[in-house]
Amino acid sequence: MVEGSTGSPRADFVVVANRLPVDLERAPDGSQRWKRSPGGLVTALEPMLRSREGAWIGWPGLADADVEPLVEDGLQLHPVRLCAQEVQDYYEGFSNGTLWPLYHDVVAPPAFHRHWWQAYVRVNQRFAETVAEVAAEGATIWVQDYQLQLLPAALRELRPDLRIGFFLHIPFPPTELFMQLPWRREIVEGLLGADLVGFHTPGGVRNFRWLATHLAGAKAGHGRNEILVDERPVRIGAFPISIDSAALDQLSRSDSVRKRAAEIRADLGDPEKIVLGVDRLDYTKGIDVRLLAFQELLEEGRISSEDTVMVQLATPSRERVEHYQRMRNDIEQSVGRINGEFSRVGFPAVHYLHQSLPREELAAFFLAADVMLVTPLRDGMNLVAKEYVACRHDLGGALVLSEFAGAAIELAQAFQVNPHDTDGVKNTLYEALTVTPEEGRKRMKALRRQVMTHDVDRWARSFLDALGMPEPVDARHG
Ligand code: GDG
Repeated sequence: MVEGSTGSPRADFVVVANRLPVDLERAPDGSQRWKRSPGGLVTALEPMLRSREGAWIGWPGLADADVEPLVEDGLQLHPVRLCAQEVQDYYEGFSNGTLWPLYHDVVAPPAFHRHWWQAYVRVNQRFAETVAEVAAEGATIWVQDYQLQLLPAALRELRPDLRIGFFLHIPFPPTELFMQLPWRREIVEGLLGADLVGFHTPGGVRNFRWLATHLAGAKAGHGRNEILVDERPVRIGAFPISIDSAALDQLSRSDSVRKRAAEIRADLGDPEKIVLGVDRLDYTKGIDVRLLAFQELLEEGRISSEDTVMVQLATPSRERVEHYQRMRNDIEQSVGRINGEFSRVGFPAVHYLHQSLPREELAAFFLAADVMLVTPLRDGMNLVAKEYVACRHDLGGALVLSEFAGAAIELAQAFQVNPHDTDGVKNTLYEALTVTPEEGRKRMKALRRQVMTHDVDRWARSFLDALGMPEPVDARHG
């Protein structure tokens, strides 16, 4: 193994994401400590990273933090430094104020600012330089998500020996919308630096193929999943992400989670039906859509707050971005209005928590909920929908799912809705609340067949197989 200039060994497998799998936290006294932030991606990639002595490169989550690379449980972590201005311009600005709304069908207007773009270029270049230092000769690099779309080409420039994969976790937008971006050609060329570009859905693949052809002069390659960029083959494909289904299924079967689910129902006043929403507080998630549907059902007297309660868990997110502050106000006003009209003392119609809950608590809510409402206006995949299904080993519960979530392709037996059609959402919510137990079980069984057999490990393997990542030496020799 070769020593890199950072002093740690060079890695054969490198994951690059905007964030590290650990967060750096600063205490009021100025001291800093690492806190694990276990997401689905970390869980999926950890075994592979460990078996290959891999590295993870990302921002530690604090501005102006000077931290050395560290090794955590055999995993090399390489922090990339961002100054406060870069956090504003590259992260909150170009990533979350331009790309996020643009890629989610402009459900909020994207802002185009040249200084945001310049910071995005600069930070992507810095990430590329860090990867170039850390990666061993011929290493496999897996770049994650919309914050790093220029990285593949920048990295190929520095290290043509590397095998580079890119995966986009959010939707890749219709071509007409993408064309609004003043830097559209640069982004497409950035992505085309990869050997494999992956999306959640075939629609994303189609949009990207068209843009690669029209903006970057890519030519048809062998088969539908390959294009040629200056004779160099670039593979493109759909790889729908998933969750650690078995672990969640196990967790939801545990005595503690089952007991907690019963407690939640009792705490809510033993209603006949519990309707649940779980989201990052984001304007793409359609939280307003479902509140309106619930409100109208109450107004029409088709349900009553004595027998049906709604719980909305909203994880705080991007609180410094202006659009998120406005949306939070709107949602909290709607909750207040519904409760003002329909609650009784001690029994709110809508229970709203703007908090992040532990995973076990989340599983208990999933297990307690009779109807799960997942109504995004646009969503790359939506893991919450799959998590709900994985928790329903009892075959209870009904999933109401937006057609505009990537998950709708695989979860065909959900109660699907068009989130722009308020009557449709309202009537489908009512249908889900009144479904017969037999029909409900039949649907949940079919959903579970899909989710339990297509987990996140299968997703990661299929992507890395398509990228042609070699097996670790130990595995090759049995
Ligand atoms: C992006 C794309 C794509 C939520 N509240 C709590 C909590 N969560 C967890 C959920 C789920 C995750 O956060 C959210 O994942 P989603 O997929 O629903 O949405 P995004 O955050 O927007 O993710 C999306 C995904 O990337 C993967 O490619 O599916 O389309 O937008 O796992 O359970 N977890 C805990 N407490 C909470 O309060 N512990």
